[in-house]
Order: sequence, then structure tokens, then C-alpha cells
Amino acid sequence: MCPITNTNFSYSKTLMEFPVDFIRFLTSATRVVVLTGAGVSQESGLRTFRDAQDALWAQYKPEDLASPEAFARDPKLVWDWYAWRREAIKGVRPNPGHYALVEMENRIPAFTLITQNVDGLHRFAGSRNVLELHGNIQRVRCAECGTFTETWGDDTESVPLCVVCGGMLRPDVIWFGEALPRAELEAAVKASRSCHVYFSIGTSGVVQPAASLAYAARNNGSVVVEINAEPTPLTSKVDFAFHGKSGEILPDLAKAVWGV
Ligand code: BV8
Ligand code: ZN
Repeated sequence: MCPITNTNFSYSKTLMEFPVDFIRFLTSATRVVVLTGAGVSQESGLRTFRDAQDALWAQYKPEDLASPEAFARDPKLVWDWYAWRREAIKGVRPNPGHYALVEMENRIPAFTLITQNVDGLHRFAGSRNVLELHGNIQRVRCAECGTFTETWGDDTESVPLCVVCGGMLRPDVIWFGEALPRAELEAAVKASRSCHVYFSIGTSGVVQPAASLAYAARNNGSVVVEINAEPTPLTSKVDFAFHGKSGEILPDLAKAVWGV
């Protein structure tokens, strides 16, 4: 466990003060890992999984729609939910939190951005070394033969079909009960086990195996940092917890460490 004491900070509007030892540590860190969740896209106008869903979908728990069982039960309902989310994402832009992570990647030799988000906003902001653990909603593939397709009709009575095998199309995201993409998961575990500083940002830290990466870093003696609007099951295990909006805290951190 890193020798630095655990300190909680509630965020205020003035430029945030960060503990000097934290700044010194981050300044000298050459291997940094960041895991993000829905909270990092909240200030872009996207609902988190915890947020009450839009009236249209309020009767459903996200984890009840994001599953092979739900797709088998009512494929059109699940298809429409993803079509609705895709439209919502088209209408938003990355926020200062996304851009601050791009600045960090530009200044840290080995920077790995692991995301649970399927919205693609990190890459849209300019992040390069991004591991999409749970897939990407903008990609669509056949649920039978796996063929990817760039075009599909959204205004159809039924789920669009695969031109190769006639199977139903589905979003290229990882549903509950489905295995994560092997390459991305292995790279995420490897990076988390060998980083100097690990950030958990905008995630409730509930969904596995993503939520266990912070513990892999901690067991490796990394400095573990949480930036989240509220405490999570991880908070009592981290070296530094900054509670507030990532779109405000991250730009201040980039300013404090790299003056950008
Ligand atoms: C698997 C893609 C097996 C789809 C997603 C019991 C114990 C342990 C594990 C399990 C278990 N039962 C089942 C499991 C496994 C399950 C799991 O973990 N379930 C949980 C619910 C207990 N995991 C799986 O099923 C995984 N697969 O295990 O397969 C297997 C293995 C091998 C071979 C075959 C099979 C697959 C998990 C991935 C599922 N897909 N998404 C889609 O998006 O539609 S998960 C999805 O939900 C997201 O990707 C993300 O991971 C999760 C939501 O969490 P967050 O992103 O953290 O969002 P949330 O809203 O919860 O929190 C937001 C936070 O931000 C809040 O704390 C809030 O305070 C904060 N915040 C808000 N605004 C801001 C902010 N912070 C800062 N600034 C702000 N402005
Ligand atoms: Zn097919």
C-alpha cells in the first residue's frame, strides 16, 4: 500500500488545490491508467446508468435491457433502446473532462485509458490509447455470424437483418453475462498491474470485471485515485478521493500538474 495518507476533498468552484505529494507523484509518474464510467460523460448530457432513464425507458433497468436474454425475449425493444441511445450520443460533445484526459495522455509516456462507456466520446475528444472494455454502440454486427455492417435501416418494423446470413443485427457492445473482448481485457489487466498511478473516474465501481482493475493496481502498490461525484465501494480503498464533477476536477488537475 502506497505510504500516502487517504484524504477526501469536496469540490468548490475556485481552482482546486491538490495535495503537493499527489502532484509530485503524478508529475514523476511515467505509467498511468485511467478507468472511466458513465459519470465522465454526464456533463456532456448523457444519463448515467444510475440516473433515472428517460421517460420512454424509465420502466426498464438498463441491466435488464443490456442482456442476451432481453434481446431473445424482445429484440425490437432492445434494438430501439440502442437506436435511441445512439441518437442521444449524436447530439452531444465531449466535455472538459474528456479533453483533460487527452492532455494527460499527451504528457505521460505510458498512458492507458480504459473505458466502460460505449459512447465513443473519448476517441471523439482525441484520446488515442483507449481500451473499450464494453464495446462501442456505433458499431453494429450480426448476432449470428458476427459480420459487421456500416449501414442499417432504423425505421423498420423489425430488427434489421444481416445481408450475409439473414440473422438479426445487434450493437457491438458487451451485454451482461457476455465475456469481455479478450485483447482489451488482457491489456487492461496488464496496464493496471504495472502502473504508477491508477485513476477511477465517474464510475460506481459495481460492474465486474472492470471494477476489479483498481484492486489489481492497488495490490501492485500503485497510487489509486478516485474522482467521482459521490463515494463508491472503492472510496475507502484509495489513496486519494476527489468527490465532485470530473469535468471540473480533471481540467484543474491538468492545470495544477502540467499548467495546461
Ligand atoms: C460477465 C455495455 C461472464 C452495454 C455494460 C455478482 C457478483 C459479481 C459479478 C457479477 C455478479 N452477477 C453477475 C455478475 C457479472 C456482471 C456484473 O458485474 N453485474 C453487476 C451488476 C453485479 N458482469 C457481467 O455480466 C460481465 N460479463 O461477467 O461475463 C462470462 C465470463 C466469461 C465467459 C462468459 C461469460 C459484462 C459486464 C458488462 C456489461 N455491459 N455496458 C451497454 O452500455 O448497454 S455495463 C454498463 O453498466 C457500463 O458499461 C458500466 O460498466 C456499468 C455502469 O456503471 P458506471 O459506468 O459506473 O455508471 P453508473 O451509472 O453505475 O455510475 C456512474 C457514477 O458516476 C456514479 O457513481 C455517479 O456518482 C458518478 N457521476 C455522475 N456524474 C458525474 C459522476 N462522477 C464525476 N463527474 C460527474 N459529472
Ligand atoms: Zn449474419
